[in-house]
Amino acid sequence: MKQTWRWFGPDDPVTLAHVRQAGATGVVTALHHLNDGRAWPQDEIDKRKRKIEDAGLDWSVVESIIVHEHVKTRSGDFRALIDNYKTSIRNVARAGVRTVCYNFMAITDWTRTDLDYPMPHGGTALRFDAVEFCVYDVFVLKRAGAEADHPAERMAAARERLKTMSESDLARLERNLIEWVPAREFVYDRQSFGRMLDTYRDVSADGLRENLAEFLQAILPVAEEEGVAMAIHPDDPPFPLFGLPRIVSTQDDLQALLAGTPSPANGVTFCTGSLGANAANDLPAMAEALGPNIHFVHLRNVTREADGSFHEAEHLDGDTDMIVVVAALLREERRRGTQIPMRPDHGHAILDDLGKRVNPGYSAIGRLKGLAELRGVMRTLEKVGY
Ligand code: CS2
Ligand code: MN
Repeated sequence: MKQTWRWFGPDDPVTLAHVRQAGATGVVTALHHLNDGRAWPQDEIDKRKRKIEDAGLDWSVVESIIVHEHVKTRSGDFRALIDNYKTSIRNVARAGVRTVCYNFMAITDWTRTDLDYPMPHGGTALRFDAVEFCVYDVFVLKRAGAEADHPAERMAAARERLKTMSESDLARLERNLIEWVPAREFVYDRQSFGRMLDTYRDVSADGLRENLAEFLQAILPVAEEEGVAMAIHPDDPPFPLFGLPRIVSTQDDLQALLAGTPSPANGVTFCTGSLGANAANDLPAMAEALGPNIHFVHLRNVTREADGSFHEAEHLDGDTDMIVVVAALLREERRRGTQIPMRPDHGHAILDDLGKRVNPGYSAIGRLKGLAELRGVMRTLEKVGY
């Protein structure tokens, strides 16, 4: 697999020089400063590409061209936004980048309650605490109907937990859940988040599925023409939050969206960390089943906890058998005869990462460790067979 690394652009404290030292050869990035639904201008794309190539690296994948909320809800200026999306696809293709990751999560990108969860080794990880999430949803945000979305046991635990939380604990929880969205393309406060939730009031899961299908029908012909592989990123976590519809959480979801709009450009970002938070997702089986449609791979592991919480584990530990997954992906690569780009999807904060300002999950050393371990697995499998 092509070893890649997510780089948030010139502001990322983890630099392209670091990426090279980590041993990745490809870069995964987006024009985050222009990622609000507008068409990405060719000159900005070319400038970014030059920067990457000057550092001795390739721009392997665009992650992500954001799908504007109006496209997900098919409201407002969604038609113009879809036209912009097509232009962006054409422009990145012209620069030679032919894999585009995106997601169709309503409002949020990945969601965690804790960005600095202490691990026994002394470093920190990202964690989703189901009880704390419930505390926020029911008692802080006070979302209408929230109580009915949580099992009684969790509600009881949340009532107890609330008593132990200070104002500053609650403020931090809110920041983690709604103010901070990966790459900070959109930032919400309680009021604006509430208004966003309202825009989904009439959007059912089937409605959102329909909107995704219509989006795909519009953009896939352009992607095909340009030789661009679109790779949808699964929901993270792969279950509903805030009463919002979730449609990219399971093998059935992914297979339905591929079958619904068949095209060589219609594919998946196989994110083992996102999918792995749902015990019903059998990752090795999914890697086999989705094989030809996997255009991009995020390797990361999670440990699920009894109450629905989970935290990010070491890349080779946790609940997903990473070695079996990697073997399935290598078989798929051999079958198609071309490389699939992979990246270590988050890492712990360890050693000098601790105390540094980095994008949560996107530490230098923690990810380097993950990539190095995964590289060891790939090399070994290549030598002994898979
Ligand atoms: C990423 C996602 O950081 C991550 O976990 O895998 O945020 C991903 O970049 C986006 O959802 C893809 O659009
Ligand atoms: Mn991912």
